[in-house]
Amino acid sequence: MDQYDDCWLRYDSPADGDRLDAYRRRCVHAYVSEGAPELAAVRDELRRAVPSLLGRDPHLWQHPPRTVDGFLAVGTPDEMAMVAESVPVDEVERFADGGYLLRSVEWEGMDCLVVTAASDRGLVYGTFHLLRLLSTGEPVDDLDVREEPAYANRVIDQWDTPFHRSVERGYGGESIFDWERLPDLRPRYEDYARLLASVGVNGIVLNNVNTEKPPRASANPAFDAFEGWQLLEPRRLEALTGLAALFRRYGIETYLSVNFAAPMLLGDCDTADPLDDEVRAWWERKAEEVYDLIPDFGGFLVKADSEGQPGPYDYGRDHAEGANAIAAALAPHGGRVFWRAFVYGSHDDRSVQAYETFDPLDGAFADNVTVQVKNGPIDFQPREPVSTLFGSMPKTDLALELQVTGEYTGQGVHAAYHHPMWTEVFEFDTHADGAGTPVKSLFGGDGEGVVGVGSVGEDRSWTGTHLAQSNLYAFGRAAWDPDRSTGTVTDEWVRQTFGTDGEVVDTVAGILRDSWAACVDYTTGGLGLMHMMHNGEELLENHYEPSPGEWPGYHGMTDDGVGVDRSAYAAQYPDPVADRYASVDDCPEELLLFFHHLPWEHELADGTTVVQRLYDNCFAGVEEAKRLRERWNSLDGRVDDRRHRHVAERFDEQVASAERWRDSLTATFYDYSGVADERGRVPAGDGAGSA
Ligand code: GCV
Repeated sequence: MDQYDDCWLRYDSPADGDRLDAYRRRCVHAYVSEGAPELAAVRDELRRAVPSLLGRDPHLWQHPPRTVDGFLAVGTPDEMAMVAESVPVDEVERFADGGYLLRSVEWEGMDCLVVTAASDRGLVYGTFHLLRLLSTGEPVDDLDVREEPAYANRVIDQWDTPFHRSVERGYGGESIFDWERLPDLRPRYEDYARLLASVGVNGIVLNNVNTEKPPRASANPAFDAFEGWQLLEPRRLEALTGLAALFRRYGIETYLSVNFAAPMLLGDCDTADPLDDEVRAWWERKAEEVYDLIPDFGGFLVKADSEGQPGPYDYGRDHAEGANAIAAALAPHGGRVFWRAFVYGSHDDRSVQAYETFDPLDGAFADNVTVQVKNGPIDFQPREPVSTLFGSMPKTDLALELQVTGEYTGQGVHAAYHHPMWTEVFEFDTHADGAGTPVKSLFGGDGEGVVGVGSVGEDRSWTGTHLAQSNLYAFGRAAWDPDRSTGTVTDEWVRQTFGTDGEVVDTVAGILRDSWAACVDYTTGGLGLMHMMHNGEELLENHYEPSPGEWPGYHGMTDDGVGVDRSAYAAQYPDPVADRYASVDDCPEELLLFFHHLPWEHELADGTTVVQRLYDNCFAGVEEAKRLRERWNSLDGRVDDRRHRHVAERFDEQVASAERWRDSLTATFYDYSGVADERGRVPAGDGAGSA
């Protein structure tokens, strides 16, 4: 790659000494099975990685080499007798799709390494696992690694807007997909597929869930781009086949976001009523057309009855009726509908909406429908409680939707690592089936999984800032295994991205580990306030700058107090979670003002008042951001200049932005409360955001 970064697939930290000898003995010669497109991807990856990691060109064999000291074998036991002789075949055949085994073996007197799996996709993952070990200097002499994905569907949702190439909430430049030039393929597509496959992603939704122009007056030309429904036109579908084949090489299935009203927009139906025969027939014909072109097509993603998108409510139907009509068309082809639970309704406080809409429909969705639920009830805020839908719909396939892109966490500028936040979500005990029912245990079925809202764009760094690449990496790793600790995932990413120098690894990993908590503090005050940011008139706009007076319904600031009484939302959880959140005393402090409207001078457990804690947290967040910057600056000369300077500039902007947030929030808290900061840091009376 030259115009853009390799991210964590740099392969530029070769081992030395005995370790290098051991790598060379087992990996320079590679016997890779033939046939499936995934195996061609494996061979290409070895050709990319081996020269720089081992200082030798790889020798690729079509049969087991006999005149060498050792070799790498990549193939299924079915296809390669040598592999079948070296591994527990029954066990490998029972692996979940994508599972793989890496094993060091002696075969006919040679030191060999076997990468095997039951599926070709698993061979791709196993190869990337091995290359990760070689990149991070791990031993390979005595490997016996068995890996299976925790979740069947590990999908990235692009919010790329076709034709105009903008990316909604994308901060890494315009869409990497040059829609108008498809079916022409760019090298960057393959590099993206490699990045995704290297962390186990097995599905990609190519286009934005907003497929239709929202009904808002706007002068913003980007609004004209929302006609993503056009991707279902025959000529557009034909143009996608090459891209789908490219992703297929890496075990990634292609999906499309579709507009609920497509039968009217594209067909000649005069309704999109999901119970109308012609509408259902239209979806059936469209599904046949899609599968004729893309036989392994994954399915459709639908955002309905939300932010101007059409949906079943337009026809007096419920969301199960809406989803099932489209699912019926996909079912004969093995396709799936991912149906988003992010709906709007009549409530002023939308936290209660998703549960009210979907919980009564548990059991009503077709087998090939997955209800896709954002991690929290509001909208990817820096910190939210976990959605009440997790655990409430045992008869429905669910997917957890996480935001990889940093819409509310400093976008393409701030260091804000999401893995710790996601771990909090995965580990949250819903008590849905008694104590010990964490979120991570609730979507392990074949139709379930984890979805990430994508973050990449044309930018050289892909994600706006180099450090944000870590969120894409962490998403894949967490969707594969939610039990892998933040420390482990971060360490892996840093070693592959910035090399194995211990000081660099510890410093960057430490920055990432502490970054989310700092961001929560300076953007929210750390007690669970929602929507403290500027929204702007334009849909594509903002969420970067503070504007704490703008969303009174979400944060509940009044002269009397702060926070929102969300007892109705708390009651949607089973006990004892409901009780804990409903009680001011028991509610965890970091979510206190999400659930409760409290007097500004309400005393917290340690005697500090609410308003003082908000001040303190805002200041602490900025101090932490400054420390993060210092830690990064200390790496000057240890990280290559280009990336060091780039991130250093981002840190300068992060600190300046954190100070703006702190000043805006604390001034607003002062304006509403009239309570001075006891440490004298908040100037009286110049609040920017009071209502
Ligand atoms: C794709 C929020 C974002 C929107 C996004 C929406 C969604 O409202 O700000 O940009 O639209 O969530 O998840 O559908």
